[in-house]
Amino acid sequence: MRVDIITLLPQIFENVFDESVLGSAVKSGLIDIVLHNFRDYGDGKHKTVDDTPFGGGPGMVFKPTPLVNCIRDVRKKSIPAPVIGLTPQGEPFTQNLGKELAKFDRLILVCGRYEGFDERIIHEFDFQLSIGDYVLTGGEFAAMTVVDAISRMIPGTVGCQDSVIQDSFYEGILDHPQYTRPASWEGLEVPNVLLNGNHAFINKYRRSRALLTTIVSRPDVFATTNLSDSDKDIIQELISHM
Ligand code: 6GU
Repeated sequence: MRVDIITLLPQIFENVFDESVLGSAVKSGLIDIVLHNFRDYGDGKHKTVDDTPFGGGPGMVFKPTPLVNCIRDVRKKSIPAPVIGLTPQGEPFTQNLGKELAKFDRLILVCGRYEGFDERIIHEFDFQLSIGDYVLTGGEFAAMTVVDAISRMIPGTVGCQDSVIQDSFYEGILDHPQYTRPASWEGLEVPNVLLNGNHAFINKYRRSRALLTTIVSRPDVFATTNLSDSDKDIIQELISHM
């Protein structure tokens, strides 16, 4: 996948994509990240990209022409791609949306800054994404988050695709807890069922812990989960032990 990132701060992205899973995906060519500084499209000698808002108020607003000219040039550089504006008013980014985006061969991400974009710029976006209900100083960290989450879903980036399928949220529920040696640590024991090698028991135990964690920590997520018949049996059993 090729990801073009349009930003005023390309230097923030230095080293971010160099390490770990994302780093290997970039090195092996599974992901190609191309940064574009839309300052290059700014007006005049000072390469101005923003101006004060009509109607007054604090902050600065991105002028339409420099950013839109940059987006149009970047679009033409490679195969067709959705142009995604990263803004707090965008559609909430979720694991499911990530799975859909991971199917594209190319994405163009546009990072906002300051008080916002001139509203007319949004006609250039195919859609807008937000990574949560809080306001960041700019879309750069949102772009990193989206690229990181999507990169795990591209076949080959994570050594074992099973680990992606078992991720929290991948199947609409949270992950089960994990343990490693030592089996006893500071008086805290690893659940016995994980030590006896019975994989049918282990799978059932893990599924029940995942369901329980989701019910307790994220009832909103649980409410939208499609439960299998065996999930329903597990929940019946949990209730009968209460
Ligand atoms: Cl995508 N941008 C900004 N500036 N703030 C955000 C966001 C994006 N998502 C959540 N908050």
